[in-house]
Amino acid sequence: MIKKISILSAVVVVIIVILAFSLTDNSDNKKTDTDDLIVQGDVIMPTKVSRPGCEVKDICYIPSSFVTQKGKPVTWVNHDSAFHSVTSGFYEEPTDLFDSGHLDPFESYSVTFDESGTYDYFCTLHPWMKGQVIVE
Ligand SMILES: [Cu+2]
Repeated sequence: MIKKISILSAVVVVIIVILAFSLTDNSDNKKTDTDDLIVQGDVIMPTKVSRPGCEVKDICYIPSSFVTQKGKPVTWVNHDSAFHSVTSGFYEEPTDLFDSGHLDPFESYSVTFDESGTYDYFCTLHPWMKGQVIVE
């Protein structure tokens, strides 16, 4: 009887170990799949910024101020489920230097700056979304 119980518990332990391994494997695979799908960007538009609130902590674009060098492309990626834009200037005062148009979820947009300076930009759909690129 004791032998039966110890064999049974050994089987249970083996099953638990196998389950634990398969669960770990799955989560690893999921992470890799997601990483492949999402374009890596310099600046991201995080989730839930289509409603006001992100401006309080200045996280409508992350980072809200991005420092780069001349001639190096800056890439924005929309990580939100809503449309956003990257448009030069300020809300209702665009400067027409660059404009991504409406970016779909997970779409990216790049701009290469040839002159140093501070470039303010905003989202045409959400007036509270502001960011800037500092080109050195
Ligand atoms: Cu937006």
